[in-house]
Amino acid sequence: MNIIMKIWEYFATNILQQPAFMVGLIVAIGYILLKKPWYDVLSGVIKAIVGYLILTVGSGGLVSNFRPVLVGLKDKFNLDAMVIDPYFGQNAVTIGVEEVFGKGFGQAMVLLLIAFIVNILLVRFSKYTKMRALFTTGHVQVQQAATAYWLIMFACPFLLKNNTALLVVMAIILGLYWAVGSNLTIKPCQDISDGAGFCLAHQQMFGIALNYWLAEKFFGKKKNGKDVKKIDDIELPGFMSIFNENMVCTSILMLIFFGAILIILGRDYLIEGGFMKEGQSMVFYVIQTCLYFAVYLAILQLGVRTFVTELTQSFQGIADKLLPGSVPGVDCAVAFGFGSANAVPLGFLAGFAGQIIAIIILFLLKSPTLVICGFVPVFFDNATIAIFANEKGGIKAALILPFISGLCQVFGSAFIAGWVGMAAYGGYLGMWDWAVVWPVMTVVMKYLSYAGIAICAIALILIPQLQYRRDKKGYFLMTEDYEAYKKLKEKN
Ligand code: ASC
Repeated sequence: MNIIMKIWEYFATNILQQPAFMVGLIVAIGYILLKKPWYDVLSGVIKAIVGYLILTVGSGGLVSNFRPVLVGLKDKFNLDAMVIDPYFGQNAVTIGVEEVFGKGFGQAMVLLLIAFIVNILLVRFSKYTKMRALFTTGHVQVQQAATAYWLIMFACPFLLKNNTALLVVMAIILGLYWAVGSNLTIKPCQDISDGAGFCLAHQQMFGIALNYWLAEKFFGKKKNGKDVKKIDDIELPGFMSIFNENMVCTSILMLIFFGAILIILGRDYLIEGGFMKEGQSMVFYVIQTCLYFAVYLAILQLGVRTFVTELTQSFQGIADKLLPGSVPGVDCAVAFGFGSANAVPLGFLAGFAGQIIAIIILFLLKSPTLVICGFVPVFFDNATIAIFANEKGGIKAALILPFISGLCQVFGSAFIAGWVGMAAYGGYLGMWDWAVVWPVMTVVMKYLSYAGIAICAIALILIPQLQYRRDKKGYFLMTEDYEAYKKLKEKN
């Protein structure tokens, strides 16, 4: 048993939780199943790993460069607030879970393994479950396993005595959430990428599906048959036309936005915090820091281009032989390589506006839990939602829906983190699904106990069944043969 645990630990830390190597492993398995020559396997694996590492440099750079700027506001104004950000959330669980529930963090990682197996099994039996998506983003799974661990222990204290039952319940709910949530993003992803064959396995999957639907319903094709105005359709006049170029648009918007925050933080704070050197020019420091936003976005998109084709091509082998009709679920940043590039900064700013307004409202209402924006939710969630909203509902949807999402992220997180006691440990995950979907599930489980657990599980199981029922012919065709799927839709 010991040796199996050791092997598992090694696998979990080095591969499962490191998306680059996880994707590399999947590409290797896929190409081997497709019986490719060894050198094609090797080259595919290298491109997949390098591509994913490039993506990580981009997203990691954005996070490490801009998170301290946002969190700095909290220090500067001495706010006693919790930060909504996946890493702060994970940290809160690590330091608090033993104290609150008397159970160690290590079990959250066991939960991760079992929930992942549940995800694989659900997809393996897609014929019955209608779930087609496999989670591959391990760092996100760690954060989610940690948060789900806390939320479910809080909601179901009657399970605390029986460890096995606790883990089984948690793994079923979390594994279902992974399989059902990523499955919900398949159609939106196929639409924006013209059938590239991936979906998203991240923290706003229900958010994407809902906002995609809302965008079509409320902002979609006009009654007079006219198409909506998407971001890329807008020809800006005169000097404004420079905003059509993504790099320029991002740079200018970020210069205004983060420039203002850096100035509010002030020279002394930035030097004290080690951001700026003594004697450095503030003007050029601000310019350089803000332009790095465009730099990291460009890196991120290069990474996406490098690994997505390898992953989706090789996954054919897995979809043919091991998990029929399935697609890989990847990081939300992959969406930035498709759709309108300018949706990214616009969605971010709209979401930020929503978050700030929500924070001010919390403040005015003297909420016991105050929130400070974390970079990851405000940027990655809202930019992603904007890309999908723009696809169906154009620029209006790409601004209004992320704005509303910003409100949801703050209000939802303040409510749940205050209620379950995570706020006291400084952070909460804060992404859309964890500010909306999980709070609802937690309430249902808390108040209805066993019946609540059953209701959550059944509701999740029903979602793909309903999706399938709405489009029996196209449902699996969409992932198996996208061209044929498009023809089918044209015919209808
Ligand atoms: C997250 C998280 C990150 C980012 C990244 C976006 O939820 O933990 O590091 O989003 O995955 O590319």
